[in-house]
Amino acid sequence: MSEKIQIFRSHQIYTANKANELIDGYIMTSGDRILAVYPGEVSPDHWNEAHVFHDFRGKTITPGLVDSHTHLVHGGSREHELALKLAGSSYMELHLEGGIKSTVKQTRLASFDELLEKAHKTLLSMLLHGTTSLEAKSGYGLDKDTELRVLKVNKKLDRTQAISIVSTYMGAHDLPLEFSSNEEYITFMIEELMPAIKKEDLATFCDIFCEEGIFSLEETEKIAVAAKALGFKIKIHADEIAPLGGAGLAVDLGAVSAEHLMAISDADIEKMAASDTVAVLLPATTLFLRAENFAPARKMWEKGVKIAFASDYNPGSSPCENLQMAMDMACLGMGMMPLEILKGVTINAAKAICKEKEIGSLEKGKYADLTIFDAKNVDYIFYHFGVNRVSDVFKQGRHVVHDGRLNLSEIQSCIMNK
Ligand code: IZC
Ligand code: ZN
Repeated sequence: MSEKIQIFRSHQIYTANKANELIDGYIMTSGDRILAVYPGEVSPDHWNEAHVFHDFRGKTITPGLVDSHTHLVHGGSREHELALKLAGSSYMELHLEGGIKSTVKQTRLASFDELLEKAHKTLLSMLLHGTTSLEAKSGYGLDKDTELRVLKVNKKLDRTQAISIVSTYMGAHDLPLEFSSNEEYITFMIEELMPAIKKEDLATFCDIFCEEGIFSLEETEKIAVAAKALGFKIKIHADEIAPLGGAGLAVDLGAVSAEHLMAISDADIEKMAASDTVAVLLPATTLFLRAENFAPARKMWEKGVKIAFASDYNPGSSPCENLQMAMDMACLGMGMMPLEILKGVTINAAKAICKEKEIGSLEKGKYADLTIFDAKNVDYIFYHFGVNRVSDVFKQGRHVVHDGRLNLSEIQSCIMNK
């Protein structure tokens, strides 16, 4: 790719480096990579007529946002559950009525192209809201054909649009109707599906919905041990509704992340704090479920747990592709501070998808992925809530969102150079 040098000047640059600091200065990039971040005005030593200068004074620059938990590819929607929820039905009651099974039905009926087109549209919206990389889970196919189809859609989307996608196999999302027991289904996943997915290199991670009435702790452990032996890294949907102890199990298994954690125990918070397992918290989901308690983010942060915040974009419990919604709820619902939240959607989110060497902070050698907020400081990002605050997005050095609009020629050039 061309080695065009670009300079981005702002009074408010959130680098997500170790000091978690804000810099009044400028970022220099070359082609798709960051060269350096400097404090102060642009030095004459760094200036050259051929360089492209972006004046973002009055705006805030962060690393491109990383959405570390989504169920991107699925068929249909579940708005029929809304009235039932408002009348008092819980997530688990809706689950028994249809829930995940209703999305499985709609996903199985959808062709590769239909799934591709629907997810592509979602990704364009995510890009406009500042997301430059994300994790996408399967788990609405459950049978071999549909799970492979969904993971192949992820792979194709990674190559054919701007956002980078990391895939997770989540067959252990629910027991499909054609199986009569979890045991039988687990054998099928371990013996047939997981080897086929690894053979075609379709997923980095394996995730398990460890929840009362879904997969038990023992079943989760069995699936995770088999997945690790096949070369998958582990993620666990843990302690979302009932406090089963999935977070502690995630640590014992050396999982990369434990996700949700609304019902995590104090003992498991201590365990997570002493580990490298990232807590991926999903506060937009708590809002949408109308649940009483957010995950105890403040307590976890103070104990030293590594926290990421993600959208949990899915048709059941978080039909919202805007990561800023999760950021707003982390702030207004959980009481987290702006820089703590920004860390959770940049470097810690990159750690949650094992991409921290490439993305997640503005440091030499990383990809030139930048999100520009129309906010004069970081507090303003969280103060001006409920609307899209992102004005510009750069993906691998390409200006893919310009003044709030998709820049199709730059998106094309980004794709060609991926
Ligand atoms: O479709 O309900 N929690 N999985 C675990 C979900 C929510 C997604 C859904
Ligand atoms: Zn989820």
